[in-house]
Amino acid sequence: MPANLPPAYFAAEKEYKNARTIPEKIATLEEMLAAMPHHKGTDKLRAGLNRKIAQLKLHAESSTKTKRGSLFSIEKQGAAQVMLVGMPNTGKSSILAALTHATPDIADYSYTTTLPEVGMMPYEDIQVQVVDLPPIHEDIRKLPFYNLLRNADLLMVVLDGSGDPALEITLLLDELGEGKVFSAFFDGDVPAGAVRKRMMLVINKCDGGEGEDLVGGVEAATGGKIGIIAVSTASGVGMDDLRERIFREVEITRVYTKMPGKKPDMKAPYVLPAGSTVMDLAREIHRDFSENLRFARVWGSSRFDGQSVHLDHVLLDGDIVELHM
Ligand SMILES: Nc1nc2c(ncn2[C@@H]2O[C@H](COP(=O)(O)OP(=O)(O)OP(=O)(O)O)[C@@H](O)[C@H]2O)c(=O)[nH]1
Ligand SMILES: [Mg+2]
Repeated sequence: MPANLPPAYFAAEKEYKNARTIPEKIATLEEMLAAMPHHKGTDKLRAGLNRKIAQLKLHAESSTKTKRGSLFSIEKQGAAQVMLVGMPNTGKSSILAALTHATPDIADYSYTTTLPEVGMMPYEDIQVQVVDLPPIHEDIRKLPFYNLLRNADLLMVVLDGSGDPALEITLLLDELGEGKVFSAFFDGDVPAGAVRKRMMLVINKCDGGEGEDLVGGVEAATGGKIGIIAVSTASGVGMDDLRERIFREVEITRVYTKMPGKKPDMKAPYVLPAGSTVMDLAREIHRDFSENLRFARVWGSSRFDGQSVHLDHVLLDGDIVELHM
């Protein structure tokens, strides 16, 4: 039996997708419940929402003790999860502080950060989760948070531009390899259980004009495939570029939806992996949509505005889509 859900339900669901805090998530889920008509077709959905609310409430209780997240898993929030990785004292926490509203401990000695710390980086109309980690060192693989690296969408490797970043990245990639974490571009064989991760390299402490030379050296050491950027959290050099690069490296597509005859909702995009199709969008919105979808009209990636496209049409960042059942 179809659920026949009203627009208010989908509006609340969209708010839920964009909710960043647990109380916000709970509130929007409760709105979804309230908007849902009472009949047999909605029973399963209602049960699912109630379960989600219960889980969030439990989680809220257990996580009030530490705002830094668990050592074993950090719930993904926003459009993507980016993890700061690097040797001690390279400026990982300084980067977290510069990109987000988080206030991590920063100090001029090594091993300042002892627990993962999370912040949200605003980028245009979305938010990207940035996670600061304790530094990489010989015993790192024994520590519980090492597993966090495996779940991240992007590893942002921070190198010290006041030292020898080309040597540092060589040592660091070896160390990560020992822990079965490899770059997505690594072209050798990897051991069983290893992961290939998207990575970008950030050479920090490029306070003056030394960045270009250092980028060349790191590029030579890594084969030129991994993206590299020179920044300074102290002088602000490269920090705007860094935000944009992060957005590009996490490879997502923002899509805005509209109802026929109405203006699009440009406030809250759906965030999809790059390469997603009209059908993927429909599935993201709701299963009912994807089952009954006939075609879509697209403004942006189509040849002309409002063109009808097939369900396998690949969407591009910034597209506006009107779904037709
Ligand atoms: N000159 C210069 N110093 C910087 C820059 N960014 C950070 N620092 C300094 O580098 C030191 C280490 O910074 P943190 O952000 O604590 O480094 P970290 O990588 O988080 O260190 P751990 O948590 O110990 O791994 C501090 O003294 C910062 O002030 C920069 O762009 N230029
Ligand atoms: Mg730190």
